[in-house]
Amino acid sequence: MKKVSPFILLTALFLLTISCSNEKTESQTPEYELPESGIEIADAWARPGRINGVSAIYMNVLNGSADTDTLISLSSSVAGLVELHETYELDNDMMGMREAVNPVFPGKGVVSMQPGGLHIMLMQLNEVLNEGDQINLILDFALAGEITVTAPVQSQNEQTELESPP
Ligand SMILES: [Cu+2]
Repeated sequence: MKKVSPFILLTALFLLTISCSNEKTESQTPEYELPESGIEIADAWARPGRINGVSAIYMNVLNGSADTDTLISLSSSVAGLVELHETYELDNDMMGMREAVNPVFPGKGVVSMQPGGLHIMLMQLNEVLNEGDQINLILDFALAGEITVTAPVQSQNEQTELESPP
């Protein structure tokens, strides 16, 4: 039985992030008002995806508590496997992605998940994700507890337009 080549998988994942991979996402993060306590999620959105394919969810995680929080688990009813991924540069100017190990969410801080950076990867999709759909995601934080997010499915271009300055 043939194994799926890691290179092919990497290429597929790369295609997901290529469009914004050269932009510095940190500087694009808008200012957010932090919640008085706990964690709130702002501006979540997801990419379209196919059955058995992959998608990614982006958002800003606002930690209003004074304490650094960590993520215990992620789940969604639309995906068999959900992981927090980070994007990194490969030797040849390409971008790869890998599971982010021990990500932290600093107290009184914002962690931005954007194309070309940190993102939540949905794998083994069990339904088609079309533009206009709403999908759910449950983030379980060590301190803030379970937070359920509803993310609209939208295309990359639409989001880019939304984020561009007028
Ligand atoms: Cu990924």
